[in-house]
Amino acid sequence: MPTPKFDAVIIGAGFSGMYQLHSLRDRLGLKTKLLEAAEGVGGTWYWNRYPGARCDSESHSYCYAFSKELIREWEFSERYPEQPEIMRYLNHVADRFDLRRDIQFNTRVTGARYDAEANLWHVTTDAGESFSATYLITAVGCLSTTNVPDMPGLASFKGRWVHTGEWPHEGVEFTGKRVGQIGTGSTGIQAAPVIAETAAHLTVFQRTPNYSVPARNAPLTEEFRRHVRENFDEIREVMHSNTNGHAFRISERSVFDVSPEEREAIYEAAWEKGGLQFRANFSDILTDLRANETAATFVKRKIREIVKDPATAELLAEIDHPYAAKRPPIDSGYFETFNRPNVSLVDVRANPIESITADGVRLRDGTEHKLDIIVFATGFDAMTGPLLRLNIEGRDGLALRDVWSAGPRSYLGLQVAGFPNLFTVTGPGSPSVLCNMPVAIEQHVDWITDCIAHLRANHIARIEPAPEAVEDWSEQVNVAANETLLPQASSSWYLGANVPGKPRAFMPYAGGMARYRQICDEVAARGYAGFELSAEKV
Ligand code: N01
Repeated sequence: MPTPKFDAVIIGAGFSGMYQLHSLRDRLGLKTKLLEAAEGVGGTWYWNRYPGARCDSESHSYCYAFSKELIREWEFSERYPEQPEIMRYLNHVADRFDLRRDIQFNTRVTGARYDAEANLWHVTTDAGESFSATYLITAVGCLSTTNVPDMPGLASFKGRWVHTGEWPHEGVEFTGKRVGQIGTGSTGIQAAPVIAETAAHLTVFQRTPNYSVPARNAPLTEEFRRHVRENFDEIREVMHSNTNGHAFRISERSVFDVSPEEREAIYEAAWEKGGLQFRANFSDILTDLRANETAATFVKRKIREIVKDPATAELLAEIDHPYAAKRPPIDSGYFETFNRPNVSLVDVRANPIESITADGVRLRDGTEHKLDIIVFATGFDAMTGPLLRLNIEGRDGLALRDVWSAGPRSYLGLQVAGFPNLFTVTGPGSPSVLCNMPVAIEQHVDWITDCIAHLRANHIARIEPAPEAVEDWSEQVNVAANETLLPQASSSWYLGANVPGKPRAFMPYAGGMARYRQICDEVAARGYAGFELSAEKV
């Protein structure tokens, strides 16, 4: 059978792939195919169905902003949308823009190879199919390759184990079960309170204690919904002009601009209000360690006040990194969960997990925790993992895996040298995970779409970054990270430190979304400065 040929192939039907399909097909009129491993749209949200899964971005900012009609016709019901509601939203988008007819589901991409002579990408799938396209766009998400730690004995476990990022669609019944949860990142902090409601006993295995601020989730009032309807343009302007793409402004005052009493009152009010804007109350929380310590001390004190058992409170509050240097979680009753009689906390930093046995988890000192279910809330091979498993080969058989063997290097997180016409939506080197994702996604998709329109209008066959541009941008990514406290959290997935053997490199661009947007716009305005463009006939 001849290989079907497209103008563009997109991989992944989450927020980014769906909008990329709409943009290329409906705006540029390109023959476009989207390949998706799952049997439905949703991307990250399709797989992350764990108990308590809810977005940490506020719902009025966690949506597409490109269509006024879509904004008018969809309203989320709560301050933070829960996973099933986000799935309803994304399915609505798929129907509304008639996307499904160009999406092939149940199709996992297993390889992609650039053919220089034909100037085509050849994409292969797990079903042995092939597709060719001029442009290949990865929309595979940053947190979509699960990280199950290689723990000896897991295969011998007689109970059931699950990873939060590949949660069974039929759900997991915890009633009457002894459950062990490994991991206390954003996911574990959301899951534990819900699991504890029905489990006979929940044991949380904590390696690194974590900060968390209450989410204060609640149904949206009619008044707030009206406010959003009437002021969406202004809300979008806030999202587009700040560093992190959220709908709240970041204060310009510094921590030490105010008296200790005022500061305390500001933190107290922010704690009561809840949410990720806790860190937006001062401008220097993420750049000045002394300033950061005031926020860290406040949250640690709150933990000690909430958790009744002093030893448990100490274990939870002995946090070793600056506040928000790891992605800061927000929660619904996480610390309170440890006051329940059916919940216990185990410190696996002092006494690491040695193995999984037939009956549960064994620690180094020989203690065995008997379990019926193990929940791995152990995160992801973030950012590079989803790209590397595509087995991408560029010019002259150059493997992306080799090019990135010491960590990812790209130009603007959009393209990699040696891989012509390959675009990576929210790729490493772009703000991506440091930004409210739909904002980062729309900016990337719009830029890529404009770029492809430019190539076609000017009969340009290929675009790829100049190696010097990649060098320079990689340096800028490092500089931007080092201007913040983010690299100080040495076990963070931003650095790739959570996956054994993964090269340590700070992966997202920490210079802020607004600055990044400006850089990308300037690059385009200067005729795609830093990119090498080749004419149709060479
Ligand atoms: O993963 P994580 P996550 N033994 O990597 C522990 C986004 N998100 O799924 O810190 C014992 O943050 C690990 O311990 P340590 C968000 O961007 C968004 O929670 O490595 N423990 C850590 O406690 C977030 O940052 C939302 O010492 C082990 C945990 O597992 C990102 O996803 C909701 C271990 C992993 O934490 C990832 O969050 C949830 C081992 N061998 C997540 N290996 C929303 O907005 C790992 N751990 C909805």
